[in-house]
Amino acid sequence: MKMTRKTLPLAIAALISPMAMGEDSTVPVEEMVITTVRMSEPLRVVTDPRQPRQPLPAHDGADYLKTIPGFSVVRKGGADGDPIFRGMAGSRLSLLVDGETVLGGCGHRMDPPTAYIFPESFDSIEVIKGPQSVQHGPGNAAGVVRFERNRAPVTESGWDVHASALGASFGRHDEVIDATYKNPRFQLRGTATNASQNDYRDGDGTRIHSSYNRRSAQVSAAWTPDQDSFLELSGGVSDGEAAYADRGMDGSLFDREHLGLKASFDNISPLINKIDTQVYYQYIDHVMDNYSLRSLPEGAKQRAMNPDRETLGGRLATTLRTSAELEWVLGLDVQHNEHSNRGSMNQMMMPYQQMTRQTDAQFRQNGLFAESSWDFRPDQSIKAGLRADHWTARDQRQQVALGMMDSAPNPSAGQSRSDTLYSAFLRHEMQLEALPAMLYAGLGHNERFPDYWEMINKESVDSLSAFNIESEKVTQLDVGLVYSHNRINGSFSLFYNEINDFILIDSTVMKPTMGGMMGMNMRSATVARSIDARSYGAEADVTLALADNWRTEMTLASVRGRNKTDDRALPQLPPLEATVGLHYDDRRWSFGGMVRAIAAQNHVDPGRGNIAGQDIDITGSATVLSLNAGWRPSEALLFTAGIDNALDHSYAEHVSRAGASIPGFDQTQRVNEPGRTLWLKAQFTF
Ligand SMILES: [Cu+2]
Repeated sequence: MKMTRKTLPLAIAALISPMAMGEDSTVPVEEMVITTVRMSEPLRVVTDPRQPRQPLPAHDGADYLKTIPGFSVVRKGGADGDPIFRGMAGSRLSLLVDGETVLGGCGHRMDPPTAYIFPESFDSIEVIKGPQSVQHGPGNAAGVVRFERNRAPVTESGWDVHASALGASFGRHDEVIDATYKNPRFQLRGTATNASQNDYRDGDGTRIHSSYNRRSAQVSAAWTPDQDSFLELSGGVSDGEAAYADRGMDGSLFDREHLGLKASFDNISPLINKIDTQVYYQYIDHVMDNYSLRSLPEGAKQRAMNPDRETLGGRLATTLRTSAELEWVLGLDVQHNEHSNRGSMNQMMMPYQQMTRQTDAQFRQNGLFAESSWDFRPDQSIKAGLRADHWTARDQRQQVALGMMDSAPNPSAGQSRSDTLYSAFLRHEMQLEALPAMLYAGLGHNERFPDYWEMINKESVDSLSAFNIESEKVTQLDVGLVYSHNRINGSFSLFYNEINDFILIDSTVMKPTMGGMMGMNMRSATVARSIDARSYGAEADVTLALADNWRTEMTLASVRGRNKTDDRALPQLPPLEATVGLHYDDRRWSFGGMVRAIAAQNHVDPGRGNIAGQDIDITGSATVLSLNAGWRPSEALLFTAGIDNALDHSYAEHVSRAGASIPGFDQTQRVNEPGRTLWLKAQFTF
């Protein structure tokens, strides 16, 4: 590729042009330890969850996303953090597991969807940034994350086995086995994982109430009656327990059972390229209590809560090719879920197991979507989509809980509400002629139905129920570029949005207690409240191949936002952060180091935030150094090791939850991150 002078519109081009002289083939960099995931095409980030990554993630899905610029995780303990993308948490970030919607059961958000995801049992994690897709379910305002398993056609019979074992500081050990027997007709796959960790210590040596253990097992059987048909039945169970440093209870049961059936048919006619269908069922049973994983304060009673959720869903999509340049995906998806509660304030006297479950809410969503991709010129394409969702929710609570002890009649008891919501996007992608770069610009609109945690689990400003809170509408501009050439790979993405009826969770509201006179007995209430907001930010990644197996990697992520209604900072936005890494990799040996620098966050709004957490205070800056090494003695074997937070720095992420007072533990302001963590991982693939 020749460089011409007339097209250097981007500052970055001037910087990189001396290196862009060689052949156009991109050298694939297969890191042994992933510290950064690059954006490889416009708004799309894909990563292999089996590759070791640093910092060492917890067993669950949230921590795996941390290596993608723009993601942060709300820490509550050792695991089960809530993922945030560009400062947007909860149902603003859609999470799909093999195409299935996973919704946790815990009204207090102990179990975000990622708590039930065991990433090493998947083949890929894909992130689509922004409201720039409509075919992966509703509500992906900030983006969508898809944990997927491969379904490549099988040509030879045989076994695929992946096994790994990990040992780390704080008594951490993980074991994974994933085995597939396949032939061109049948595939049988079984996966089992086990992960556990004791309480970790932060950089100051303070013990954090954070131990956990988790187990999962999954089997799937696939049948390929002919080259173009595929049928798969899959099912799985998982279970576990986890200590929480940010609250008065721990999770003593995280039970998930799921069953799914998928069918796909390819090359049906010259017009119909493909039909994909799936149906699924899942059941989540969760228990939190104050006695299983911690000692009870003197005189306190054993309390337990046992929510559950049942979800049924399905999807049908067909891919049409109306010409060589124009492809359509048309389809529908449906989902129905029902949540119930039961609990005991005195487990010794009245065990929750003997109480009847009370359904408190039902949700139903039916969606229709159409997405198209038109390569109208060899170097340019237009992608567009439109979807409509019909939502129905029913409030079945008779009573609303006011704190631990008090309750009052639910003002919206028995009510139903319905909404039809629309989402759309339009994006232009252009391959530049003079540079090996792709530019994109997209405009997206997404309307999000309020979720269980916003409607059912919160009050509103003037009522004990937020059941009738408005749907949230975001309109966002996404622009950026992806650059890929011999020695340099990189991407830059920018976004700006306006959000109408942003659902703010505000815990600074004072209300009179029931029966108390106004102003006499006040209680603090957590309400869901609609505001207008805006946010904007950027992510960047650059990998520069240096001479002789050396490379350097840099990333940057920043987001800012404003609560326009109250003229305050939009809360729960992570501060500016950057990473710089230097790595050696000769495909047999690798070693590297990475510095992560987190700026101070002074734009805060204490007491306000989202369903995952609220701002506490301003947060100081932090710098964390991590080191790693790898050895690949053969194709099948890989050993990796690392020291995370090598300088044993004591710090907390800005979006962390506040530390709670727990008997036997020192209370910290936030839930601090782990101190120096050594880990060693062995994996075997054949
Ligand atoms: Cu819970």
